[in-house]
Amino acid sequence: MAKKNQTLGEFIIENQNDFPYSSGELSRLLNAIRLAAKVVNHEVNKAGLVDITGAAGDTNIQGEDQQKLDVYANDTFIQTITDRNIVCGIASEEEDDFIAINSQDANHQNKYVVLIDPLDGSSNIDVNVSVGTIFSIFRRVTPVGTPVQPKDFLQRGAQQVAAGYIVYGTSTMLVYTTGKGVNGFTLNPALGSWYLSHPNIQFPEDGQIYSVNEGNYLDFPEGIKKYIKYCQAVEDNRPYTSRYIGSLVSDFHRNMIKGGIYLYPKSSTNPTGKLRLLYECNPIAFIAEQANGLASDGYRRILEIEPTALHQRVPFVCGSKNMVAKAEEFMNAFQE
Ligand code: P6P
Repeated sequence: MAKKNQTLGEFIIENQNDFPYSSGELSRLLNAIRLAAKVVNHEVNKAGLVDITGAAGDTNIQGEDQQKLDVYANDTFIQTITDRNIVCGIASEEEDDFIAINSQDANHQNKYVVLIDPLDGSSNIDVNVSVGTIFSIFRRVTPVGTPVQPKDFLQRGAQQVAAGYIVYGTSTMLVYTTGKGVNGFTLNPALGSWYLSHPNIQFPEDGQIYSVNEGNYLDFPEGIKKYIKYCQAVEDNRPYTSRYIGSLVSDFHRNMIKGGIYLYPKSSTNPTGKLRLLYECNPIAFIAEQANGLASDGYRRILEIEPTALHQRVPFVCGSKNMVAKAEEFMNAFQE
């Protein structure tokens, strides 16, 4: 049972036995993630003071300008996890392909892979708006001791062992699930410790907030347009409030605490949606469902989608269960 103000380290140890045959590898992986998060948090919080904001002069596989903090966060998480010989493979939004770790070492017995979006919402970095890191952990499906393969990463989200995010906001929080509910830990930067501040987070079944980039309205599917007009209608407990800061982790975190829905639909600019299935939608969907929320592409449960490519994108509708159900009602009524 979670105790208020318990540290993340105590919490991980206390819950380690949730995993049958746990060799402590998952605990060591979560410990590596929380260490890397502290290092990245330090840089994010002083970005304006040193020459680390701004573009790194390169672009990633997404064709997006890589911000210096993107590169720093990517390198920090990959190095911290690799140095501890905890996983057999890592995939990242910032890496064209997955990274096989110790694949030549026949004694390599590590059984987990991790997928990360090292710094989501990076377009907000230079304007001092909160950003986040998202991670997803699977057990490998190919034989332990052999080189990791694409199928180890291309698993349905329902197979995730753990998932979480760090939101570098007014305070820095690490929120994660291992399939036994969702717990949030707030960093005390003076002590460098994470304290359980939000035990057993639950999405309110209804909410008053909808989060979508309405600049794309004319380009949305008819069902989404109808749902947005529903949110704006003056009847019952509406109009809802529109809140969208262009950082998935921050919009999602606020909606999970207060109740709300986040939508990133397909459009002509993003014909399969913008968000990436493996390291954005799957981990956020796992957390949402563990917190009594829902996550779909408008029609299918995100966690049931069979991935076909490392960086594939999907439309994303996620949040309070009654709000997602209503959005899906409109999507199904106005299928295109
Ligand atoms: P747009 C950030 O790039 C991101 O992946 C999410 O964090 C965010 O919600 C979305 O894209 C913002 O996209 O097209 O509205 O600027």
